[in-house]
Amino acid sequence: MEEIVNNKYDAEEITVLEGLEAVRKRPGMYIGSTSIKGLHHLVYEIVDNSVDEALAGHCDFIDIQILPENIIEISDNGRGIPTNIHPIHNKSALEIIMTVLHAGGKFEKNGYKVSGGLHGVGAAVVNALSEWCEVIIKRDDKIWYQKYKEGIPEEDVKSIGEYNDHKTGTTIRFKADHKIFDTLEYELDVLKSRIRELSYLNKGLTLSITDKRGEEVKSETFKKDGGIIDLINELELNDKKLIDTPIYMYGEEDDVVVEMAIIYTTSQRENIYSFVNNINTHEGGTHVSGFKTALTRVINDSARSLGYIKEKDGNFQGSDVREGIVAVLNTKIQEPQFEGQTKTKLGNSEVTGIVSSILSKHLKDYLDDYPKDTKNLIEKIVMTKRAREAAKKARELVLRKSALEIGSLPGKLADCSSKDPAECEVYIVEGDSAGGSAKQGRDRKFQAILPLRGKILNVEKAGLHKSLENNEIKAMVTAFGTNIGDDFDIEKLRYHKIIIMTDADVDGAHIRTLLLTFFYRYMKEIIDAGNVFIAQPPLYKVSQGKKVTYAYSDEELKKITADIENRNYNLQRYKGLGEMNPEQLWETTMNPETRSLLKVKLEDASYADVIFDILMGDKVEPRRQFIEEHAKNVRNLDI
Ligand code: 0RA
Repeated sequence: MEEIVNNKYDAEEITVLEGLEAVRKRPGMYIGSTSIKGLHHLVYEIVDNSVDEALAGHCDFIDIQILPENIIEISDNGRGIPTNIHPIHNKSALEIIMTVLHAGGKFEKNGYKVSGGLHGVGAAVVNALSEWCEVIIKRDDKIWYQKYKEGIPEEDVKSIGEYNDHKTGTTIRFKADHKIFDTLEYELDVLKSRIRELSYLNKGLTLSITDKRGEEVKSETFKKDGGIIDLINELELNDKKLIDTPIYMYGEEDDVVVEMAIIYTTSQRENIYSFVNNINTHEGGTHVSGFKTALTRVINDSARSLGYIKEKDGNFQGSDVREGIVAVLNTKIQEPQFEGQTKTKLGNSEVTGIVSSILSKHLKDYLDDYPKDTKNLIEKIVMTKRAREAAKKARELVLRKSALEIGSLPGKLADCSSKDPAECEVYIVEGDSAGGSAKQGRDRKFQAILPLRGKILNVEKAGLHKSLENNEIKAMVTAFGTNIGDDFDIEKLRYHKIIIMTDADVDGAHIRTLLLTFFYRYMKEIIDAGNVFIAQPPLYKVSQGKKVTYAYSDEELKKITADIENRNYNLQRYKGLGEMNPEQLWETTMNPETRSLLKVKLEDASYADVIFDILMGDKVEPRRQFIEEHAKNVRNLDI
């Protein structure tokens, strides 16, 4: 029988159901993935809505609770989602917001929503992906309520009580659907760091997070009256500051709101953290371009007028002016366009000029008003420029020399016979003995082996010049063929897979981190391009007579041994790669048919930055802790 849709209400109902179904069918399209990352995303989507309410000036408190059984409850003291019946749709505004995709913000005429959220999809998506969800609203001195199962309302919005303190607000409680997500176990630390970040980016807003899952209730509240100034002041900088208090700049132009805070340190690195509508724009974009151009121009102008740059001298380069900078650039704009591989690059062209003009004006004033800081800063930049010029000369010498000394490729490298980079792989192997097994076990047509002796240099501490004197680093640079730093050229990469193969112990984890630090600092493009991998050697060998099985994790070992009748097996725990013979190493770790590789991603560059700071900086205690925590879990080391 054919169903005839002759009623607007029914037609709409069907659209809603189709929408919810689309979300449940392809959750990845809406929240990125169904891993723990996607799970956390649900929380961020709802919190973003409350933050939007705060940005609109109606809310100053957001409470996030992780309740037993991984139920999430998010409350705010905003105006409360409207519950009135929408005249056209014949449904309450609440129900529309909770069940229709992209409904958020449609109810306000003058752009209430500064659209945030990685995908900007909001409450309806969270609702669709929840086993159940309920909303409690305080508004008009009534308490309103609606509950949903898998996104579908159980009944119409109803009032479940009255009160008379005139307070308003929204509470959304949900349980993510275990049929959709790989795990429902939220990680407090991950949620907490996002909540802390939001507090810096939204000055004065109080955000509190509580975990009630365990015996002991854990709770933390964040409120940063200084906003991004507090963020800069609370960063644990390893290096000395060149100016005491951050330079702060604020401005608005054509509905674009910009705030910036800058400090300078003696570090050789530049760290510019940029955000658009509370989203970390890891890949930068037009706002960062505007920032950089104006910074270089204003400092050059000032240096010239103060006589630090003579008429015949060339200008400071952008990199001179930014060495040692730590900056936070926080922008809020009406219709952001995100581009780039991870959609974290701002594309709106109008923003470049706006950021640039706000920075120019304020920085000029600052430099005029604080001559002592200005002198410190420009003198430092003069030194940087000299050092850069000297380093370039030295580098050319070192590279020319090393090419002469060792022919073109390092002696330790066992190269492959193919010359097609797309099919070539190089294994960076810890230690000579594992290197020996790998050389014998490999397929020499396309697999090259580069053994490293002991720990490689910590480039974070050494700087580029020193690093280039280190034999292990030199060997990698020449083997890869790309050169390094400013002269890096990914087109020259000789192997499209660079595979780090270290022991599954704490030392192995440390060496791997040192290598990743080196790549991150001086060859970031090979990480961005997905050329860096981590080999996955097995942790255990289980033998039953002639039958051999390998386990790559403790869970896997449990599964394998549980299946063995009368528990009659022999177990070997591999302490290092050296314990495997060449055939075993090939079979378990190097054979493309059977191995598994972890691709190193830098989706979260600032997170990696923090990790590298912890690991590579001078603070020994957090470093040891981190390595121990992650060494247990090497298969998941996802920087
Ligand atoms: C639409 C319109 C209005 C507020 C909201 C949505 C709103 C949504 C969320 C989500 C979480 N907390 C929220 N608080 C408010 C404006 C209603 C008015 O004009 O009073």
